[in-house]
Amino acid sequence: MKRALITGITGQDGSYLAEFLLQKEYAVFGMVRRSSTENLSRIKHLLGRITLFQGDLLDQPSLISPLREVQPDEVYNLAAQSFVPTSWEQPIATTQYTALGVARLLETIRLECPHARFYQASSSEMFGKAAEVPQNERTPFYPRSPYGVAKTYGHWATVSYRESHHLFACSGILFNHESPRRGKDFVSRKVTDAVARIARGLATELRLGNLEARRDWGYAGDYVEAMWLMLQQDSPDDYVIATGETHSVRELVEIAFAAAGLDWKQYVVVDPTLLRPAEVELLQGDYTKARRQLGWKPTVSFRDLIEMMVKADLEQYQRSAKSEAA
Ligand code: NAP
Ligand code: F7E
Repeated sequence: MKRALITGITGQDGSYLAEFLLQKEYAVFGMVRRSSTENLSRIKHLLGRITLFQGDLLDQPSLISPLREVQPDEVYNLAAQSFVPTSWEQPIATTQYTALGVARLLETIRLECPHARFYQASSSEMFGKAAEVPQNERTPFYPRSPYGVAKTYGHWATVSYRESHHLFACSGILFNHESPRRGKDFVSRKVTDAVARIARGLATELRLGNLEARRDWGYAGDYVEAMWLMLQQDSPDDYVIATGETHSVRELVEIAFAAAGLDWKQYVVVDPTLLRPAEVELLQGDYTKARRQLGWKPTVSFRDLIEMMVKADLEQYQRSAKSEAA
């Protein structure tokens, strides 16, 4: 039985990856940081089938004993401060979690379990003010936020440990990926949650920032398979994971409201306070290398993804209304 350790298991991707690895009959270990209230909603259906331990990427000693004891075959580093606007409000904390956290983990792996295969959750935000369209593994990085800068550090730390210490370390450059489990701050879920609340009479407007920004949005369930595939290859490498399509926030909004039979123009208010100090205007990934070498491709279209999220949010508010009425 292979053993996998996931940091950030309580997050969107961590929950899908844990499910995926359990299906592959892995023993799954997850690192969670202490909080005063339980924060396991995305993985509560897996409790009993996974082993959790407390650890924090800010605290290197807390990484040592789990890695020493578990001796994982694979480590997936998904933990990060992942919300881009917060990275301007808390640039130092973001650097500590999202950049130096990678160095702490890599160094602990080098010392405690150097044979473990390592996956780093890198991001299309590293392309930032993109030098070319679409972006591939050779496109230069030009990050536009403290988050993007921190992820760029994590990417190069991963490459450096691969080249200097011969760790089997891979960097997955993943473009935006969403699901009904996405946090409600991110634009896709912010929109689908608001659509459901408006449809159920619980809200009357949705305030958004830049409607013209374009992203390459895919389904998180597809993307965790790519993470695993990277660690099954004969040699470590870096891969862009994307759909190859780009859509604007405006298109996302139109599809989401229409999925509930609503006209978005009656509800959406553009709020200048939600504009970013430096925007990433256009992302579109070229996943040719992943398709050729990993045999990976996305399976959920942009429209189906947004409609899936609206449906899930509508159902959730319906369930809450029923349980309140009972
Ligand atoms: P997410 O839902 O925000 O989850 C982040 C996870 O990191 C949570 O489990 C969080 O724990 C944990 N975490 C944060 N700081 C930590 C610390 N100091 N020590 C231990 N754990 C910590 O993010 P996601 O969407 O699943 O993304 C997973 C990873 O992929 C992140 O690194 C993200 O930056 C990267 N990424 C995401 C996308 C995307 O579109 N989703 C694209 C490219 C890259 P708590 O539950 O305690 O907060
Ligand atoms: O914004 C625009 C915003 O916050 C997408 C993270 O997972 O993907 C994610 O980062 C776009 C931006 O994601 C609102 O200006 C308009 O252009 O959903 P988002 P992100 O910043 O692209 C990358 C790949 C990651 O690695 C990150 O961890 O939508 N936008 N109005 C808005 N965005 C938000 N959040 N809220 C708005 O009201």
